[in-house]
Amino acid sequence: MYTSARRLAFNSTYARIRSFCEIKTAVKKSIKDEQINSANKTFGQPTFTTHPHIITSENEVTPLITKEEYSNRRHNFVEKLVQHVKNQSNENKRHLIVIPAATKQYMSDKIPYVFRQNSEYLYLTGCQEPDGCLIITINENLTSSSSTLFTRNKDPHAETWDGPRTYPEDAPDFFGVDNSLPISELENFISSYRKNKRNITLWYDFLNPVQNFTHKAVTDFLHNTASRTCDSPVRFVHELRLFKSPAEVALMQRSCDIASEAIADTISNSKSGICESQIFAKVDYETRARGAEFLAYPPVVAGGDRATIIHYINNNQIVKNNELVLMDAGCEYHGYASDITRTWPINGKFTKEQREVYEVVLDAQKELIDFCGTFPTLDALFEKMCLLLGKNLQKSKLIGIQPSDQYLMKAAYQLCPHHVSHYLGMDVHDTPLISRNINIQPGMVITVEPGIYITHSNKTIAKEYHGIGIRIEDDVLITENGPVVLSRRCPKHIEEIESLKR
Ligand SMILES: [Mn+2]
Repeated sequence: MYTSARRLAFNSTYARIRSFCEIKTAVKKSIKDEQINSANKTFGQPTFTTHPHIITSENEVTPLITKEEYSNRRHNFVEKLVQHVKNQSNENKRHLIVIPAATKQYMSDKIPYVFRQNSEYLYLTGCQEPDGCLIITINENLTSSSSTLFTRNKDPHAETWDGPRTYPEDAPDFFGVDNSLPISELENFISSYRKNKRNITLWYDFLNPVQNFTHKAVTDFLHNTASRTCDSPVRFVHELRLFKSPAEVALMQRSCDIASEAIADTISNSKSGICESQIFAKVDYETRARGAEFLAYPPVVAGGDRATIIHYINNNQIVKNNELVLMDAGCEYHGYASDITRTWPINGKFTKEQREVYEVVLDAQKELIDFCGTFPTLDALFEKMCLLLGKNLQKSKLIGIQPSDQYLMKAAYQLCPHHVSHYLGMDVHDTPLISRNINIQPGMVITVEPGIYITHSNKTIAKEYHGIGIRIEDDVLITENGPVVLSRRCPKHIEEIESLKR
């Protein structure tokens, strides 16, 4: 059998700084420990043995994502980085890539916030525990790489309070990485690269530190190493995350199904006089009750004219009869986000003005989804939105006849000051390092979310429309055969919405 300690011994660089005796002792001890402990290993996250209702096969590290898929992600990540390096220069350099886990954050003494893993780390490892680190090393010829996962040290006291951890001796087998070490060895590991005085590129997102321990080790290394450069590896991860695998599509479909059903229930449950906070509580409950971990972001629950405040999240006002509610809510399901917006009349019946504006937005939204079948850029989708909204507003006489498309688009942009789309995936605003100026392609998931917000200070639209804010947002998977609306279970047509409340 291939024990973790043997892997440790063969890890090229780290081994050099340890004496032969130390390694031999470590190997012997590890084999003995493994024989004793194999029956009662502990893990810091759900496994097939401990949580068969969540992890349904032995190969899955996280729900639906197998050890092989994680290993392929690391492989593809290294390929991308190596390709980039080859394009840049012929210089022989070694590469050290450092991807930290997020750390636990506290709101006050010993009171933690809900933990959310660093998406890059989660994507490349599947490890859900805080305060670890992934290091991938690539040799000078760019021909081989090795992954080492640093996990938290054993700490019986802390584990009594916070639950079990995954130990370094179990991590290679469980996560499929080449080696694993306790996080306390991270500094030694990184600084060992200083000692052999060769050129090295450190890949680390220095400007966005997510964990102090790793950041300090990297900072020390950079201060004390002459022949090195530092660059962020995050864009290579984003390039991979942009395209969803079949398992990821299945997870996103479920995330969208859960949010869609929860929002439909929330709509039918709401009534005049309700507080926005109750609507928030209902959608939160309904997503969790269906298996989501939590809402993917603080939802916008905006009654009446508060809907014209794009990022309204106070959610503390009473919704009066005849008012609309705009709710932008989505959930996170095993690490994948949904992001849906619906707008509905609290009493179940659109007024004439509300209906007119709603139809302007809905018609545009449906056309925009169809337009996704031509694989436009997200920026082109935005221009299309301005044009469609402008035309619809003109047709319904909400705005006057405009002299040209240019004017139409400008008039629409004043009523919808936000972009129409972003990428969606593990993060709500997914892969932000990817430009919105590239053509969308099969495997990507994007949002389509036009809106119209008519504030009281609007000078071009008649007074009876003031205070109306409407957005309709769906999540769309791009495929060869056209766009697939993942949030299709969430009603959006006027009759559907009105009938929900009958
Ligand atoms: Mn969105």
